[in-house]
Amino acid sequence: MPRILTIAAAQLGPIAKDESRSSAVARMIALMTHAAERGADLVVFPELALTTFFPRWYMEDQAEIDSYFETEMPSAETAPLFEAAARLGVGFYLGYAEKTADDSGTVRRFNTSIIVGPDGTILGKYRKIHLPGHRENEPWRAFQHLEKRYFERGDLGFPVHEVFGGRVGMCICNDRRWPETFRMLGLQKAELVVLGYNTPVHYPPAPEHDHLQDFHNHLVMQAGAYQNGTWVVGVAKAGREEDCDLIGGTCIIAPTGEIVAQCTTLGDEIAIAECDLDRCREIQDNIFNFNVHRQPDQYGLLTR
Ligand code: CDV
Repeated sequence: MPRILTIAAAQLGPIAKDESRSSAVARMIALMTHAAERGADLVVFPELALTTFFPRWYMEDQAEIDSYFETEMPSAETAPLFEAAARLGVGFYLGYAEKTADDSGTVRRFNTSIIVGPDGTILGKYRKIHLPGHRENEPWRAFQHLEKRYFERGDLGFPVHEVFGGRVGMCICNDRRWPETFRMLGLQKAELVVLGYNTPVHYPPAPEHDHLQDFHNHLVMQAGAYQNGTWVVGVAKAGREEDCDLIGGTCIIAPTGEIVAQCTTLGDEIAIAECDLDRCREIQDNIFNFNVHRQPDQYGLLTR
């Protein structure tokens, strides 16, 4: 029996600065319902999917910064998404800004994703490790990218979860550009990597690459899929969000590196595919059979 997981990549169009979480959740429930009607088992949403991409603004007022963070998951505003998942019998991946506090009162903030089962329970969590951008206000930029200011580096490593009948890893946006991310998951025999992203068309430090954003997006995800023999599902928050153009290109990639489904708009849209997890063997048992062909003793520079 092939292990076929029907996956919907649920792209979101822009979320306005004054759009409520309840509105974003309602849009996600509409996508989830549509995906369930088309047979989806798992729905993948973008990075920081509950609000506008707030790291584009320099803020000093901690209360204003914290207004973009979640202190509980699910919360009153996000519970309807979990209830819809349970009602429809589909799981989902969700990116959000997470604020934690321990018993000593130490507060931490992460760019986080969770994977939720078809009964609405949280099955796994990942906290973004490759945080792009800068810490201080850089007024020369058309917009800021202050992830290094608002988040600390994730502290959960790159876990692979045995869920949905397969081995599933997560990452978030900039992580997808790093071969180390996919290799960490590939070394744990991941069969599916799910990720969300917010990628501006304009990259202030190297604007000469603006026309390459869509190409680089697919290049890194297709390479990550093929070189590790894993399915990859990459989901954008897309379109013009508060004067910042975000790429789309949401897609589902087979372990061969081929794109098998792709969104064609910059708005709310799903791309859906039947993903046979056993197809990972085509690559993992052959050209990238790590046990047979990998030469880790020659890769010391990677961790020195
Ligand atoms: N949200 C991101 O991580 N965005 C980065 C941009 C800043 C380059 C990305 O890698 O897409």
